[in-house]
Amino acid sequence: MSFSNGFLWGGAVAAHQLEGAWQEGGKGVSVADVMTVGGYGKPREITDGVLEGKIYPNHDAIDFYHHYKEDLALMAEMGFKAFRTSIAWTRIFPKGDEAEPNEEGLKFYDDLFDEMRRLGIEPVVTLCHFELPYHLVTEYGGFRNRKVVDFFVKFATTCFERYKDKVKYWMTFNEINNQRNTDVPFFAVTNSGFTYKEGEDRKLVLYQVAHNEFVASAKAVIAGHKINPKFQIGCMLNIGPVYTESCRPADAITAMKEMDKTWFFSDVQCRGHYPTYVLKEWENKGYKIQMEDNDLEVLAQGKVDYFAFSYYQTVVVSSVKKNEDGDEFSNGLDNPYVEKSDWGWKIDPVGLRYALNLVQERYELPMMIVENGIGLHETEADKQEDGMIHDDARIAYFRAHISEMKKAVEEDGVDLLGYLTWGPIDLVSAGTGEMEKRYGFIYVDKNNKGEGTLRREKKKSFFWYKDVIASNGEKL
Ligand code: P53
Repeated sequence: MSFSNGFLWGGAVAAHQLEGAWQEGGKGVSVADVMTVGGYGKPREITDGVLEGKIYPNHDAIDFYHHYKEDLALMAEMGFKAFRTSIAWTRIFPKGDEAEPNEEGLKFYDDLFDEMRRLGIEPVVTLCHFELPYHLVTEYGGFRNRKVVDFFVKFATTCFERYKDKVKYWMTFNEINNQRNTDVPFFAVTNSGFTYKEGEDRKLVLYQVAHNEFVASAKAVIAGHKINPKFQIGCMLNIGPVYTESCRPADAITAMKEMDKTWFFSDVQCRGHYPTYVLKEWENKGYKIQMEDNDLEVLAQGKVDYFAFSYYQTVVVSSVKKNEDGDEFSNGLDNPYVEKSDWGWKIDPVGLRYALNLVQERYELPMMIVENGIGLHETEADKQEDGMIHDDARIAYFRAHISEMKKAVEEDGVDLLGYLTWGPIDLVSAGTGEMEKRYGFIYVDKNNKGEGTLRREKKKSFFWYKDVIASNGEKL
């Protein structure tokens, strides 16, 4: 036996990508509500407010808000031990800066978590998953503004108090390291609700924003532990290990520096202080990060309890070649040893084992894989005689990734709490806004234009994953 009895098998989603009901229950407009549908190689537009005639896929999504009982029943049928979702900040504080929370929003998540508990499914909850209140973006400049730290802490504390007996596993900021790539403004908006201004030093701005978020996260961790000492509050990063393109010695330095852009975020959140390579960079560049008197103490006290991460792909870098990779977020050079998905994402199961080991060795904290999966094109036309979509490519993807994860546990001894697949039910893609970039074991009848009956259907992988869970990972 490799996985512990309590191993958390399950799946993960984010509120804005599936709930819909964007104006119900007193919900305010979030940053995700002003993002249009894009596609592979066609970035989502972030509009100035909600405009007539544009398609905003997150507004209605798959209407989980009204279908959650039926959807959770399907997760329970697969044997899910855990289900990760986020709390839409705008359901709790519609504009973000209110004095009092919105009771109807709080009630929705009470009902959701109660239903999960009733089904024996452990909630794993992200506080901020790409869904800042839009008001905090337009009026405050997102996490550029120190005031937003207090708004976040208030939001976090409100959730901790309310759900203290229903939720044990928390995460503060989803994929906080995505914004490391300052060339992609999309990440600045989704992570932290800010945009870069003409001519400013983006690196400096990023460090300031990150500092504000670290303080926000640490204050939340400190407050959470007071509210319930049993809480497990984690950081959440996207881990894409960086490979060298060759054995050219300089490539090793390039790869290390590239990976440090990611480690920077977890070094602060896991170790409670800034790493030397960043302090030196600030010194060399003359960067002055605005801090309040006891910020560094707060960071030291607000260290996370566990390391949550998403894993999709690895990155290839070279000291002499530039990125020509066609994927939308420039994940480095091509890798001739691995396949790619239809969206240009590298398929690299071994990279998952590598990622688990890198994190284990660096922090020696319990880990949770909170996203892993593949977006595929699937339509009604892919159905076979048995009436099901045969998503064999998804099964092959998961089989390979789970096998590598197993080696990391059995042979390398990593401390792993659980494995949550991304998008167990088809939902709106964060990167492209497409419905047709499907991740689910459950198909949802809806297309990129927003048309469809919303009918849910089990794919072949539904039954495969059910067996994986029932056998605790033995039957792949
Ligand atoms: P999609 C890249 C770009 C945007 C979001 O991504 C991303 C990533 C991966 O690092 O992050 C996560 O939907 C994210 C989810 C998202 C999932 O990856 O663009 O936490 O919200 O849906 C998959 O295919």
